[in-house]
Amino acid sequence: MEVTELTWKNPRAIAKALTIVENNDEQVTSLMDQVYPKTGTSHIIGITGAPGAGKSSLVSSLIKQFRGRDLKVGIIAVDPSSPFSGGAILGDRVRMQDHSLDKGVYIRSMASRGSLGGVSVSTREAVAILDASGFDIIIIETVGVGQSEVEVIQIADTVSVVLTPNSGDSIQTMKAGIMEVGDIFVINKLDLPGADKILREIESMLDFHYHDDTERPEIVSTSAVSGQGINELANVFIDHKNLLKDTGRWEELRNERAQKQVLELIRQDLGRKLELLMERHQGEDSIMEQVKTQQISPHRAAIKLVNEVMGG
Ligand SMILES: Nc1nc2c(ncn2[C@@H]2O[C@H](COP(=O)(O)OP(=O)(O)O)[C@@H](O)[C@H]2O)c(=O)[nH]1
Ligand SMILES: [Mg+2]
Repeated sequence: MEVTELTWKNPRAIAKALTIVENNDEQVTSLMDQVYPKTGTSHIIGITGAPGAGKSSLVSSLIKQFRGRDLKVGIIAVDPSSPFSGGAILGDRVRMQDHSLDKGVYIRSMASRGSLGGVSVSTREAVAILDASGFDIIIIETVGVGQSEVEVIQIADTVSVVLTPNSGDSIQTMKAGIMEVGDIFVINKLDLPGADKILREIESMLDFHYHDDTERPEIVSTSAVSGQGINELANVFIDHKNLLKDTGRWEELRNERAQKQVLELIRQDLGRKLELLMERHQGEDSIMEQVKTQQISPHRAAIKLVNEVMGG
């Protein structure tokens, strides 16, 4: 497809490009050849937290906030557990708000088929497509429960972790390593009892971990149902973007992510080649047969096979 069609004004072209990415179609590389030079300007926001924390509700309130400031917003909902939940619900919610005719909002839910690394690879590509299409802000919504989600959320410039009163999920998310990557902690469901308690828990955790004020994550209390704190949350996101730009971290993050992406893609490619290689070397007189009959060691076999695949 022609990348000149890729603009927020053309949701059909965006959908087509995202489908190429989602299916890991052979056109992905030539698509990315065209997309990548146009990326780098969107502010990528990650929203993570336990199921039911209110992520989708927050996203839909944030869309309103950002649209009110004339910022175009793209949303990618990644749901590793189910291809049908999260994203679809978010889509419905937003449609209820009647953003459906607004081309300044684009929502796509991504099923996370395939391997662990596969989710972050395709999410990164989806982000690149929305970035190249001219969205000012890209929100990635993901459930914060495992290692693959930590990988996905690290695609974001600004990572926010959503916690709720009395949910007991704070400890759980801490274990998953999500707490360490949080730039902003959102205490949602402020309207429910127990919000103060979780606020104190987070405060004391941050007191313990951060002595330098400039790196200390912000805490924002919200209620996605009443709209309380949403304006402040939008401000805190934008302040964080400005901080990244002022400190040069913005460019650093883009470079770090590109380096990591190359490595991940090499891993994918070599993984496929290795599987083929192993298949080729089975059977009579093969290297793997020689290992089986103890004529050569696994170590020698590995060196021979690596040399074959790497041309070394
Ligand atoms: N009381 C209250 N309920 C909320 C709030 N935000 C979301 N919810 C409700 O919590 C449930 C889960 O919300 P959802 O946005 O789907 O959570 P997600 O799984 O994190 O995306 C829904 O029933 C929401 O209406 C809030 O601030 N206060
Ligand atoms: Mg959701």
